[in-house]
Amino acid sequence: MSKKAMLSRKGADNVRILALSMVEKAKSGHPGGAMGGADFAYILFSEFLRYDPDDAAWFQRDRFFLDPGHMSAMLYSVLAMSERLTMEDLKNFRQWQSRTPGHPELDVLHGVENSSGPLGQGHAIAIGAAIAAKKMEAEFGPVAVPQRIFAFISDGGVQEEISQGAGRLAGHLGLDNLVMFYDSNAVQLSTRVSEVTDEDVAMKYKAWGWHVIEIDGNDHGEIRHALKKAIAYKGKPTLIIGHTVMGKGAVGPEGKSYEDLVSTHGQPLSKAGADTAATIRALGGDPEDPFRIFPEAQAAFDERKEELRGEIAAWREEYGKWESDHGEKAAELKQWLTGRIEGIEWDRIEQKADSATRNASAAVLGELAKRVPNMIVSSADLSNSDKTDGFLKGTKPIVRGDFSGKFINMGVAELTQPALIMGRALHGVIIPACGTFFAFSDYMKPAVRLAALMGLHIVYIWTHDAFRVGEDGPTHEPVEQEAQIRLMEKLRNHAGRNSLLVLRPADNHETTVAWKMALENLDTPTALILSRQDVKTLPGNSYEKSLRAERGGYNVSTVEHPAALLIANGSEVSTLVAGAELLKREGIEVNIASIPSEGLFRNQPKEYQESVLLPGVPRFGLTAGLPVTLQGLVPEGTGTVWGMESFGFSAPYKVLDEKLGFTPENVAEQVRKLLAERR
Ligand SMILES: Cc1ncc(C[n+]2csc(CCOP(=O)(O)OP(=O)(O)O)c2C)c(N)n1
Ligand SMILES: [Mg+2]
Repeated sequence: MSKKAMLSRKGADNVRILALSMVEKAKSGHPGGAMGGADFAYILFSEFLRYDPDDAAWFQRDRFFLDPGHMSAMLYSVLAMSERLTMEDLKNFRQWQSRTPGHPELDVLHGVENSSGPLGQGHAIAIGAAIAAKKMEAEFGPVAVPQRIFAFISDGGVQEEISQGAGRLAGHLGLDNLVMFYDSNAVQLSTRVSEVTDEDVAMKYKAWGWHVIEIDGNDHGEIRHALKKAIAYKGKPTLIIGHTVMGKGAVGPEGKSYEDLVSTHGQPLSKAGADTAATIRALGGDPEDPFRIFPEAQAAFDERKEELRGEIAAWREEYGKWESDHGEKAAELKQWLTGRIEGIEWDRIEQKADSATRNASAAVLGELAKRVPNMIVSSADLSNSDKTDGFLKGTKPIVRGDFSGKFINMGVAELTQPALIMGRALHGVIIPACGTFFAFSDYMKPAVRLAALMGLHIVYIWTHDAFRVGEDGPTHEPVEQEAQIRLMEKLRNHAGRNSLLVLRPADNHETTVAWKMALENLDTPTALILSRQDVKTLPGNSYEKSLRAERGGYNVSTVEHPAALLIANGSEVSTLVAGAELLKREGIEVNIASIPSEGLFRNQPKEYQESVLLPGVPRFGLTAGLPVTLQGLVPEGTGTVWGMESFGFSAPYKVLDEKLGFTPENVAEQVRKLLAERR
């Protein structure tokens, strides 16, 4: 073995010792995969990954996305070696408020680029970031040192269906700035891989247009060689399939091998029957004092840091020159990095009266396409229906070799799409939005949840928001989806905010305001739920009046002595308005409230909420979702809610409105009933 190979072997063994010791100390975790993947992680971090040792958030850093979050101990170990984490952090693995939670949670300042754990999403995240990096390069050219995106994936993620959508797209777009290392250890959580699949992963990725390299993933020479080839390869993303050994180095009593066993996937080695002390000793460590960085590893990382400092100083100089020569471009890049947008004259966006809110959204998107150079919108093969084509008309699709466009035709990929846009958001320069039908938000939920957990600035455009999809029938008609997704408004993120902002605007003007809110909300994802069918503009409404939606809910119309309060969001508000007209003819006067986001409304001061909700006045809620959608606003005893009790039906939507009671007449009827009961 060469000296270089011996030194890095020591370093990787050090990672194995740290990883297994963290799990042992925490009495829980996943040592086997981490020990097998240690060689790649060590070589990548100590020799290849480009980061600024003095500025963890340096925007041009290479990115490393871990997909199998259960291998967190491996990541934390190399992060400790690069001094992003401390030995204390490693000792606190999986403990309350430690920097080393069981599965990594986004923490850029300590080297964690993504929250991971739900297998497969990391594939799409990495690909999203690779697209963002390409976009930045396309826009700002050679000032950007070529940024590389690395991903670490495992058997579980390769099996998870999302890897197909992600892999297909990465190949199609020729993302040659992406290198994925597949830790192929033939073992997964409850079985050997051979018990569940016979697929030829290399052939699969080749079929998607990837460059595939197959190596011994524990061999440092092969890892280095593969990484060099992968980084230099042009025109295709690279998959390095590294055949590794689960629990590499683990030994049991009497020196028996504990390698290549399912039992070391998810429990401390000692629980699996291995001899932890003997394993640490065999790996060159001290079982009494395992939380140490070997001098060899320390030296390798120190040397790498010096090298990086040199490279980055040179880059900074180059960048400084570029900045002074390209004032405007440099200012633009700075702007991109803020995530904020400038120069939108929201009040001047032209909205056609009585239009479907998806069309109102298209009007806004048309303006955004003109004004926001770093916004990328995508659609899962529905751009002409979800009206993201309003954006596309002002730009062009991103295609292989040309990333100057701002639209991605995803193909049909409702889970891949929202996971992919997390990568665009995490990368930090792109404002991402994506569209599809609201009914298919069901396919997206796992990625919405992860984005909400990470607090990413993302916009979901969900159209065809209710049974008024009509003739396409119940498969395409959302009913329970709104109640489901609004649960995320009730769930707080770790910064204490509602984890998702959900807006279902009532008309064209409210839609403009909803978009403004979405783009100003940098702290959480925002969902826009939009109608397929035309919606009457609220009486006398305007952009300015709709700004009241920024409080989550507001009075659309008030009277001096309201007999009742009518509450809805989305297109049902206009049905309430028409119902109120009928009631007025009978001398019954009511207030009407539009509450596009109950979650946001509930964050307002109590007096404000009461100025809308009018305690003591009977309430009537109308929702095209399940009644529970509005029952937070119309609790038992305060009034009634008219909503859907079943799946939708196939018929023209106006027929459905009649059959299902979503008419002004029924509103009037139900309010009369409510008032009669109260008398
Ligand atoms: C979406 C999802 N499903 C299930 C799990 C639970 N789980 C964690 S690891 C794993 C499989 C592990 O296999 P592999 O990815 O090969 O990791 P290794 O066992 O080699 O460490 C499973 C099913 C998960 N984390 N995410
Ligand atoms: Mg495995």
